[in-house]
Amino acid sequence: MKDYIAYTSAETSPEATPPPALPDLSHQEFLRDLMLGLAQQRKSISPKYFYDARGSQLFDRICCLPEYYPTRTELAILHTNARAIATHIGPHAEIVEFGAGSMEKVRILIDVLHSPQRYVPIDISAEHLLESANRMRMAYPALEVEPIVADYSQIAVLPPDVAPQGRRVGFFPGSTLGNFEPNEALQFLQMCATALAGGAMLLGVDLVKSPDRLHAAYNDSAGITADFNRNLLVRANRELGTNFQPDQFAHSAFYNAPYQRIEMHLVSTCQQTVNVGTAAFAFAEGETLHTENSYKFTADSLHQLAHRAGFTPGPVWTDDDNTFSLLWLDAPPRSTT
Ligand code: AVJ
Repeated sequence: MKDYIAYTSAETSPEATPPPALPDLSHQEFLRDLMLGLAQQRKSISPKYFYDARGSQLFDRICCLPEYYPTRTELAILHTNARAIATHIGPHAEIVEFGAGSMEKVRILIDVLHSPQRYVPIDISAEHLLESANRMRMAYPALEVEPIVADYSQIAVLPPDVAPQGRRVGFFPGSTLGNFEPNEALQFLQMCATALAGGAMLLGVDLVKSPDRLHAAYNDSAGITADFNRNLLVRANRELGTNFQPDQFAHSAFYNAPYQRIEMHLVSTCQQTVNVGTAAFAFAEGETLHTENSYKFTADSLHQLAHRAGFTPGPVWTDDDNTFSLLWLDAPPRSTT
């Protein structure tokens, strides 16, 4: 079996950065997914590829935009209910965060927890993750911080937990669950229920609301969301050597009411061809590359979803306008077999 993959650098020039010593597996996966996505009748790519260093930065800026209510609302819900949540979590806990961006939200919890023991942030964006993890170590010297660079949706097994001293609690804020298709969301939560057995999960999700408010949140007047969307093409060009022309793709985001989801697309503004490796993909004028679905939930749909995944739904914390909600979900007991 081949245990390495030969690396061929693009046009070698003396100034070119040397090729990495090991083939970058994440690039290979990105290349494969992009090729598969562009070959479809309806072109699409997973939103997980938004988050390179620049994408993560742009997302952090989105979170501060006046139109983007989810972050600010979730932070307020966390602040208002921090003590009640801490009581549910209990002492000496371990917090496992799925898709830990800047780690701003988890601090609100850690600040009020009684002797939290360990924090395990899982994220695919290594640079951003390790930087933020170091800041957490400095801010909380008594806390064990053990980052895992991984696609959190693939983490079926976690390192041994801190029980019986404290509970392991999964933290999945930001309505990132909305990026999954409904069947994937169920599978992911089922996996969490197993991985968090004996513990619990704190899930933050965006709620169905007026299409106008949703539309504004994904079409900000400063154009940051458009840059975030197009950055996917910039990233592909840099990492995969594709020749997308980002300025020939228009940002499009709209609420698809029957599916209860925001859709983001990049719309080709002309007829053009894009080269990916040795393959060429034609875009007709107006043809779109579907880059993201962001599902919105209702109290009912969440309750059902959690139940089907094997959790026992507990309290739901929300804001006065029912814009966003934080759910407490008890995982099944640890199996004794
Ligand atoms: C990180 C998936 C929750 O859907 O609101 C923000 C990503 N996309 N603006 C969201 C996003 C465009 C965000 N999630």
